[in-house]
Amino acid sequence: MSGRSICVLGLGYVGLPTASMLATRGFHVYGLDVDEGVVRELAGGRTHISEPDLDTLVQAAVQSGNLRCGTVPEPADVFIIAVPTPVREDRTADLEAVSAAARTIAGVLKKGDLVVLESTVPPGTTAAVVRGILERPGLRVGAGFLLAHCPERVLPGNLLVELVSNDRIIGGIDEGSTKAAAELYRSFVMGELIETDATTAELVKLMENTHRDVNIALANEFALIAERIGVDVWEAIRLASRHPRVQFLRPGPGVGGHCIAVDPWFVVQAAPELARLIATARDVNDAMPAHVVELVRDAVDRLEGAVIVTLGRTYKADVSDVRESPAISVIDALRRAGAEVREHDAMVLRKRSVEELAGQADALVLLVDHNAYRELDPETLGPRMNKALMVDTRGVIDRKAWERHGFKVCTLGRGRDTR
Ligand code: SAJ
Repeated sequence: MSGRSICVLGLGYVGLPTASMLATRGFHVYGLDVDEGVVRELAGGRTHISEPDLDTLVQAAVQSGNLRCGTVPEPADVFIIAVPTPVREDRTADLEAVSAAARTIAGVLKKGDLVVLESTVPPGTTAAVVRGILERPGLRVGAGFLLAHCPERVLPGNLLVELVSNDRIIGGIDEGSTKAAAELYRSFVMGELIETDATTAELVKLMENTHRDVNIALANEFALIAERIGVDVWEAIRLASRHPRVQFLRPGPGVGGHCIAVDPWFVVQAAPELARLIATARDVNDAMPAHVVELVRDAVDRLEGAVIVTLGRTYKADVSDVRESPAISVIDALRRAGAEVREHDAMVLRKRSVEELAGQADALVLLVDHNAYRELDPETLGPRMNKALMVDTRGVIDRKAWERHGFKVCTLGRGRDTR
């Protein structure tokens, strides 16, 4: 396999690391993207994505001469599609980018080539949509070219480690496609390569993210119940998770990012009348930002005119990605309700310190559990504020310590009368 040429379509969170990794393993890689700006930056060895160690890997790939990038399609032996599949307003998958990538490949596809779809898609997309676009008389899967779905499973923030160490699902349209795709991934994956068919691989990927979404929804629902009945959900979760077969996820202000808040809808799309729990879990998680706004309203009494310092804007801790961030939904809603919001984010908005922003403020609202926020000092912050009030939506503030310094602490999921 090595020495073969690979074209990676889509140089985003998944495509760029994959292209760079393959280039450092000796493949001749051509990164194709529709965004000229992205391609220009990469030619200079600069990345548009913030992820630990990615810069170094991209630079090594470009300097080795094995990674070139461009916007014009070229023939290759292997094509990897890693383009986004967002969800539309009507909660169905937007496959426009996948279809466009497949049409691009169809223009240069030749006998013996391997096409791999990595993008997350509704079950059946590889076998119906992608295959349908690629095939033409005399060039069909199994009798001409090879086609497989190998979903990406990397966790933003730990992407380069997981790209190599995670097990990988390899789902070919036929046996030959599965074997060829497995050989490709064997060049850089240290985890196990698990072979299956394309539609199973598609469902497996959706099941993984749906499993996480439903479990976060369960934690969020218990947070609401705990608030109602006067229990501290964080303590209850800690205790329930002591059971050898129970492991809770964490409640929070909602689920963001471009995967977990999107992918479950692709399952709903496949079987709407059956995917009842999955759809409800999505709704539970989507309702959390509004609940947080109510929590803040209760804590400050009146949102109109209140000066609120929000801590965190990204979709989760210690990344600089703000896509689908529930923190932004909360911030926007607080502003709409008339609050003066001063934003801080330890990853993306650091111009002014929390101490500066806290001057004469009525509340601090912690929306993202960035590591840096564990170092916040209530002793310095309290005296600067109009009211020493902390609303913690991630359960990370040491309540007793903050209360000792005169703070009132309201925690998501903590019933009012718990001590
Ligand atoms: N969240 C909670 N409570 C938790 C865990 C997460 O509220 O206990 C929230 C986060 O704050 C965030 C959202 O969920 O807003 C999603 O964060 P995440 O860390 O769970 O997931 P992602 O979207 O960064 O990455 C997921 C991963 N999937 C799984 O863990 C099953 C990753 O492995 C996938 O590759 C990625 O989706 C993807 O691209 O599909």
